[in-house]
Amino acid sequence: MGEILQPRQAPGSCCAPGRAASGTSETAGTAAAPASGEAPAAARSEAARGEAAWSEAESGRMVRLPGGSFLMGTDEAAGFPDDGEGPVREVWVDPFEIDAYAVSSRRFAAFVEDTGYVTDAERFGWSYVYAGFVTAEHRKRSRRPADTPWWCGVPGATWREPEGPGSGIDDRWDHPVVHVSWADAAAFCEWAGGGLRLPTEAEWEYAARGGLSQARYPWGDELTPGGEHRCNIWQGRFPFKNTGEDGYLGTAPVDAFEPNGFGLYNVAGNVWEWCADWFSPDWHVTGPRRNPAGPPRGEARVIRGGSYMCHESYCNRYRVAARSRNTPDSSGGNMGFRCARSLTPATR
Ligand SMILES: [Cu+2]
Repeated sequence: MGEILQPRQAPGSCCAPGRAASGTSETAGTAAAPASGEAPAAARSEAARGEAAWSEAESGRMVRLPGGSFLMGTDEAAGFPDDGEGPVREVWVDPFEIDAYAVSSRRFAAFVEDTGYVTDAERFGWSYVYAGFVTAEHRKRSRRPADTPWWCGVPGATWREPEGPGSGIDDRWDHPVVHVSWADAAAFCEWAGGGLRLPTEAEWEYAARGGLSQARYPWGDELTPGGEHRCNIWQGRFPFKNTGEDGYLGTAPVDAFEPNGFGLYNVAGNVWEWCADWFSPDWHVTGPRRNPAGPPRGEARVIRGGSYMCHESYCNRYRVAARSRNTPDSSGGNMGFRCARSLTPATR
């Protein structure tokens, strides 16, 4: 685990650490159930959900992309070579569709209602929450990884109660679902059917670039063109004070900010997004350039896009070529996903 969390030279990632990092898995299971006489959070939230307005952003609308060749990765100085961002190489992807939005809590709730699915965070009894969102009481009961002490392994933190027992998502049904592991995301895709799956890393980057070649961000090279915030990341001094200048301290609705040139929302910032591939810092250097799908095995899965925890001074992984990883059973308050599907000759 150590080498996964601490790459050779690249700075640490703002993404929540792997589940094994805090050593909470043994104790967490027993600490999970809140001693409370209240109605289960699910019941409370689902009642409220019925009254909330439906929005297009929660529809699971997909964007159809022609695929083809694009320049993947970066060699620019701002990149992290040890993450395997480079070299820039020409990669081909076949035509595919990808969600315009990250999967919202509302979409995920339909899956759970239909199947009774239990997420990894629920199974383990805890998940990572940014310390600034955690009550003093929850913080006391949490363990913090030594390398990333701003993450608390909070007993009872789940997609329904993102900051632990007593929190909720009544005002966040249209935000990306969080505290979902790679396995949870894959299970959602399988349930949704119709060939839905997680995007490969190459598909994700092709889609996130929005038709721009080698731009630093999905909208161009400037972080805040004309002084305007284009994504939900950290402003202020990391990890102490997020001033929320972009409008958000935690997650933003899945349709916040302008979409990129392909019509995808929030591919930079907001939440990290799971990709299908196993992570390797160098597999792609010699790997196939046509529909690459990552190495055949690994310890961690690729995550892309960065999150509301990303700041230039520390992580700077909201750049469109940036990449990170986490173990497939890990989860946190800043990790979500979107779905993709291949277009066969019949459906193109
Ligand atoms: Cu980051």
